[in-house]
Amino acid sequence: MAFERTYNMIKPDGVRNRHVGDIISRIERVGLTIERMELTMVTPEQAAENYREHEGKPFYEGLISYITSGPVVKMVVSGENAVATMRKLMGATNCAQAAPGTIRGDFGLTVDENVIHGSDSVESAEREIAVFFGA
Ligand code: DAT
Ligand code: MG
Repeated sequence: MAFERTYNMIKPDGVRNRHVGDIISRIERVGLTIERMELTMVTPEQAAENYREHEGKPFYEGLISYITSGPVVKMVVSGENAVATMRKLMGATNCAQAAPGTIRGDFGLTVDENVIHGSDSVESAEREIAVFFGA
């Protein structure tokens, strides 16, 4: 166990479908802390930086246009094991495979619009926090 910070983002479909309150409540219920939070648009530059590992893949252009299609809620979440705990709350990448009771399992149907982003490691988290909130 270790105290960690992670970067999370309720994606445009999650905001549009009014799941912000429910998602925030799940984060608080498990005992994690929301340190920073803002409703805002993702810029094309931030989208490209966040998803640079997927550049060139068939779904890349769709991913960038989806993430920039409407307001998101970006967050810094902290606590013991924050990275893995948020990944557990989120569920599998493809909502179709995500277990019931997870955010993606409960609020999404496809991999194209999968409700929430969460960092996959402490290193990615620090990089993503800098991309979205500045150094
Ligand atoms: P995660 O968001 O669970 O960390 P990832 O980092 O592998 O998953 O991919 C980033 C996002 O890219 C993911 O949330 C949705 C999209 N994506 C991944 N694989 C995809 C695919 N095969 N088809 C469409 N979108 C995909
Ligand atoms: Mg990822």
